[in-house]
Amino acid sequence: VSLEEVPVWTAKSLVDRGVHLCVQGDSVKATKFKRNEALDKKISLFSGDITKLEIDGIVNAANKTLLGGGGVDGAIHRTAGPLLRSECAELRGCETGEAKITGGYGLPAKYVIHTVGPIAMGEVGEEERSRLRDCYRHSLQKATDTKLRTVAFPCISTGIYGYPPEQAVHVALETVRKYLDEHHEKLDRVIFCVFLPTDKELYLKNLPLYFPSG
Ligand code: AR6
Repeated sequence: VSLEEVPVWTAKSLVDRGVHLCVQGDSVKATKFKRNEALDKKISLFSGDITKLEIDGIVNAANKTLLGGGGVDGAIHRTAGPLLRSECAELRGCETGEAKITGGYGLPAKYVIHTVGPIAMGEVGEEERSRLRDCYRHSLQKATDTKLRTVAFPCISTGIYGYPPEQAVHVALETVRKYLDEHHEKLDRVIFCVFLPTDKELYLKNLPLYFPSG
């Protein structure tokens, strides 16, 4: 599917156009989790720009000020426009691992969940791992508390904040899997939004370990 063909992706068009990933578990020998049939049709891998998703909520990999920055944060603020910055300014920042929610303004998504990933700079210890887990868990909690049904995550901390992507992918997938095991009835779709081809490969390789099906 050519990304340019479809300017904005809804949760439904992801599925209709085959971007929805139905992970085939039978080709995978060692899975980390057993199949949970309730999750088979709820996970997507979307390769592209998160600001194009017309869904309930997109997660922003922000910084503690919540006032914008580079990377995905910059893209989200550019598309959302200055009203997003004004609402963010009222929130008075956010701690690492926490999550706060705002409107989506000029974005096709209704809400933005801002979370602040750990600064890793290549060095990852238990502290960084646990803060990254917190980002995913608290973002999902914020989404379900606000009754959002569809939510997309970028690869938090793996850009400017330097968390090694090949380690972050396991934290992302495991944390989402565990949350959905307990709360799957509250969400219709969780989308992992990858921007770099190398991240796409990492997710394609590891998704079946956490979301086996078939
Ligand atoms: N859509 C989806 N993913 C994107 C997009 C996009 N439009 N643009 C970049 N990515 P980063 P961090 C990917 O650096 O590491 C900001 O200045 C990118 O390829 O955006 O958590 C904040 O204000 C990478 O895979 O976030 C903070 O100061 C992923 O998003 C700091 O950067 C995350 O990279 C946060 O750093």
